[in-house]
Amino acid sequence: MNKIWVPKEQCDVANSLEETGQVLRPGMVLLKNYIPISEQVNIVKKCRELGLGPSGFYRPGYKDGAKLRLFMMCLGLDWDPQTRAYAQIRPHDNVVPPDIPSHFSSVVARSLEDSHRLIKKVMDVTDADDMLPKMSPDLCIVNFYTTNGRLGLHQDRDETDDSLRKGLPVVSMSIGDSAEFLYGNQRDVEKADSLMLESGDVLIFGAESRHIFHGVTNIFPRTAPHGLLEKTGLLPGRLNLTFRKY
Ligand code: MD6
Ligand code: FE
Repeated sequence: MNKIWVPKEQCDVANSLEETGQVLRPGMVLLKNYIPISEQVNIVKKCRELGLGPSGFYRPGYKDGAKLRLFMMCLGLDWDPQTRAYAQIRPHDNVVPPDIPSHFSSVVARSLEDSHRLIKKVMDVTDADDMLPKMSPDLCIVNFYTTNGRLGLHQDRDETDDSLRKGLPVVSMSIGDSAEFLYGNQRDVEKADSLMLESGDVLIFGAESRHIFHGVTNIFPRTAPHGLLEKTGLLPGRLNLTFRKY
């Protein structure tokens, strides 16, 4: 028998990847408990700093005047939920979104590389890029849900034709309280599958899953990791960051 030496770090990652990673559908990958608490702490602190700044969190509204049940800010570029338009400047107060912090982008890059390794391991594909194209984000939408927050079923389809046609993935990170996340082929809650997104989870959907309907039905109070709350004083609720390429 040939013994092939695998460096320990690589071995640990490889094992844990199969335990924590799941390909839910072609192009849709869930990495459970992926972001270490220390990195979650850094993300919360940075989101707080940026969120309290001039281009920070606000409560967006729809065209009919109804408010979304969450607070939002954008990094890199602005996305306006009312007009569904992307811009360099946030239209309601003319502020310029700050750049995406590099430690956020590193987590995105790492999660896509690990997803590729997972896809190659568990699926019969020669080129993992076909199932999940590479993506380097120029926009991050940061949502904060208080414990009665939610988000109706929607598709993410406001990016450029080129980005959508290539199926460039959206990478989503959840931090804080857990949420019930629905996804399916139609805008129909009854026909959707349900998933629990917990603090540190990364969910990715691209390629043939890029246009699935998805939304958040419930935030579960007091489910955030204690270590995270101790180190950040994060308010009850859930932080969600979605990264994408315009
Ligand atoms: C949320 N997420 O999890 C809302 N969109 O709070 C999204 O709307 C989303 O998780 C595209 C891709 C992944 C997502
Ligand atoms: Fe979305």
